[in-house]
Amino acid sequence: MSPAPIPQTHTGLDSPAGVWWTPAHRAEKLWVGIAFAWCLVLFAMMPLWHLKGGQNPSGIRRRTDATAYYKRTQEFIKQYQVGTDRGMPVVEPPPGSDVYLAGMTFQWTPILRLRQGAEYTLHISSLDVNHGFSLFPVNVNFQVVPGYDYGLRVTPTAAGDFRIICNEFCGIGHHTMVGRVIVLDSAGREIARSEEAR
Ligand SMILES: [Cu+2]
Repeated sequence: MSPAPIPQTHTGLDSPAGVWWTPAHRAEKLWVGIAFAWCLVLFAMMPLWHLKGGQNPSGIRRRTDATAYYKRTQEFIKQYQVGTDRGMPVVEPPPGSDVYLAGMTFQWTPILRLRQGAEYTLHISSLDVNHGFSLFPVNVNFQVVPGYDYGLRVTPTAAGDFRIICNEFCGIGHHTMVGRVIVLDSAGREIARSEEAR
């Protein structure tokens, strides 16, 4: 009587002998090919968007710090303040001027009153952590990183009462971080909210 054969064990360190895999199906190769081609398209779009997409910040960008930027914003408020809304200063700078907006946990200060069709250099910076400047209901989105003063050249194209929403999670009060931009029409008239809805 011969002894029972010892079953072959696999350690996982040695590859099994022969062709042990199922060759890729035609459809699988096709999908891998499509996915790879799409990766190349997206890869090519990165530099294309940078050069042609118009998504780079317009205007200037320079280093700053929270103290200096806060001081500059306060000077700006003192210079052009026209009122307050629930304790928040309302500021109406002349067309063509440099406008300062500061983001901090959990507010945007001050409230801006701008004129439709006038050009401004809108400076935005954060006094603490990353914030996102999102102008509602317009499709404007801008990442606000502390330590940088972004001077965006902007021309409001529509009159109305807009909200600035923070779209970068910044802490427990993130959802309450709402600012306000009032755009007066080209005659300097404030559009009432009921009129705007029409
Ligand atoms: Cu936030």
